[in-house]
Amino acid sequence: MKAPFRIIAIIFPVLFCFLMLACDDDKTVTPEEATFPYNQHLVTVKRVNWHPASKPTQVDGTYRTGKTLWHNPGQRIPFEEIYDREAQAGKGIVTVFRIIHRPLRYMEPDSSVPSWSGIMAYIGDDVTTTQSDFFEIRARGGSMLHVDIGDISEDLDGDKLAVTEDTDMNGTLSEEEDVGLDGMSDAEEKIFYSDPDNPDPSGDNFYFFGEGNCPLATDSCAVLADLNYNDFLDDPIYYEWLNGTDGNREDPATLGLPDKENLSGGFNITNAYNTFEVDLSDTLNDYYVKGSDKYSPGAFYPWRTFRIPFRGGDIEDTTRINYIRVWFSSDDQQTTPDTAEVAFWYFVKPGY
Ligand SMILES: [Ca+2]
Ligand SMILES: [Ca+2]
Ligand SMILES: [Ca+2]
Ligand SMILES: [Ca+2]
Repeated sequence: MKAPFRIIAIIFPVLFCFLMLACDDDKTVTPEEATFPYNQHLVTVKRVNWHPASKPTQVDGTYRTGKTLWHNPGQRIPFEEIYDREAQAGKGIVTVFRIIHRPLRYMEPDSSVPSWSGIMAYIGDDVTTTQSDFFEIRARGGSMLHVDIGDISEDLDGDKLAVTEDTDMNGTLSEEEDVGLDGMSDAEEKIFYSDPDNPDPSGDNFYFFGEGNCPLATDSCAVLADLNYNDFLDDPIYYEWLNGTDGNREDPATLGLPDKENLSGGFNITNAYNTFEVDLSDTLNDYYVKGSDKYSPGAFYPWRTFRIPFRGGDIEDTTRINYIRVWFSSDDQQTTPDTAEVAFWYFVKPGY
């Protein structure tokens, strides 16, 4: 590197700090936003790497389960609309991860109990071994995210048994086995719920413009099957049934693999995690990074960075940092869904 460029490379982070007029505390410019060297472990934003969440231990018996939908919207976003800086080569367009929580009362208007729902991901051992100190989120929305980090049970129904669709344990998923985590085909669901006219009583069907198991009266699916999904990239019918586990063998993204509770290979039922409340709408939130707002053109909410020091509490030195769970909760009155969009989330250890 020639001398003048070396000098620019050194002074740029300092200049950036002064231009932001906010160099007064350690949460002002994150390692991710500055150009310091750092160790970073990106967490997946791919739909198929996230799964229905086990129930957080702090959610008590008064809560029922709402519904979370998660997907990568068809419309991608230029990096420069998310951050106040230029993209690295080859990273100019960002695929966002959108999470929508439907409170119980959205689906059942007469209900009068609070509800929760969420998703979780197994992230392997990298974070445990690299000793990152912070989890950072670049996201936008108006809702409260509950973020659990640490060791999180994979046992969705709490029976300590690892449900898998691969009932004959031969490592492949036949059409007959692809019935979802409830273990019932639509025909069996109709009998179990005494609901013979409902095409999908468990509400667990995967369906995408003609692919999968139709969750609607068949003539409605015939209409959907004839549509071009590129005309509906931002429409709910694009993602309404994308997370279904019944019939998703036809989803190319699943690679024909069975759905199962066991995400890690070891079927973890231990809970040892910390929970953080990240209110995306609140610049007074403990984890909000000052000066990090950036509005995409026409957007109601800005992109913001939240920086979570996740160690301590229930995470001891020996605790595995193998899971992230993101969930929402609603009181008994909430009728509108919560939506959050995540551009990036990652573990980081500043390397100054
Ligand atoms: Ca189980
Ligand atoms: Ca099913
Ligand atoms: Ca079904
Ligand atoms: Ca399946």
